[in-house]
Amino acid sequence: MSAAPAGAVVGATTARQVVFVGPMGVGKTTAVTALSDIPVVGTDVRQSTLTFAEPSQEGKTTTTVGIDYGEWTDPEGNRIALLGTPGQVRFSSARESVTAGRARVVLWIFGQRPDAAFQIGRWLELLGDASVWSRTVIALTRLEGADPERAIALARRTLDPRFQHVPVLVADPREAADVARVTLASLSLTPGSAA
Ligand SMILES: Nc1nc2c(ncn2[C@@H]2O[C@H](COP(=O)(O)OP(=O)(O)O)[C@@H](O)[C@H]2O)c(=O)[nH]1
Ligand SMILES: [Mg+2]
Repeated sequence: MSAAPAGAVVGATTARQVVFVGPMGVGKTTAVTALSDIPVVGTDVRQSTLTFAEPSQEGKTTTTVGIDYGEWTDPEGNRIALLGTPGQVRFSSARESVTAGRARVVLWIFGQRPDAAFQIGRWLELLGDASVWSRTVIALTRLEGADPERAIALARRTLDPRFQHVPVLVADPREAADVARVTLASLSLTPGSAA
């Protein structure tokens, strides 16, 4: 059996991964839960079951690394792993979870905030370099009735030129169809290497 050429996806049998990153409270856990077709394994479960939990000084088990884990079958029948990074660890864990491997990334951003474009740039820089950006899509949340096209245009206009190729979408993390759409968008990207 010969090795698949780099970047080949047709016929790939290994599970693909999509990592949800973004600020605390933006809806990462909500999104994993909305789309997953298995019960989501979250921080609370991991606190009592997984080996990377360690006892704190009070003797209670605390989580040093906690991630939401779910799974979904895409319309072509591929099994997709969904990972939501924990809010409390923020950048370091988000970065570690996306820089290794070839996971696709959905960066969830509070879309109604005036500094949304700034936040996108800040997170993209913290997540890595062009090799990460090329497998990332942005999902603007909580537009609360605002015109999606206008919100996307507004974010794009102030976004750094380095990030202009990163797709900007609108999604409600509570809606499975929306989460599926941004997840598929990330999976459809053709990752490049660092520029
Ligand atoms: N109004 C509104 N609430 C949301 C939305 N997305 C998530 N939430 C709520 O915000 C809270 C925090 O979401 P969570 O998924 O825990 O955020 P995380 O820290 O990114 O994992 C939950 O109570 C969600 O129900 C949204 O688009 N609109
Ligand atoms: Mg969460």
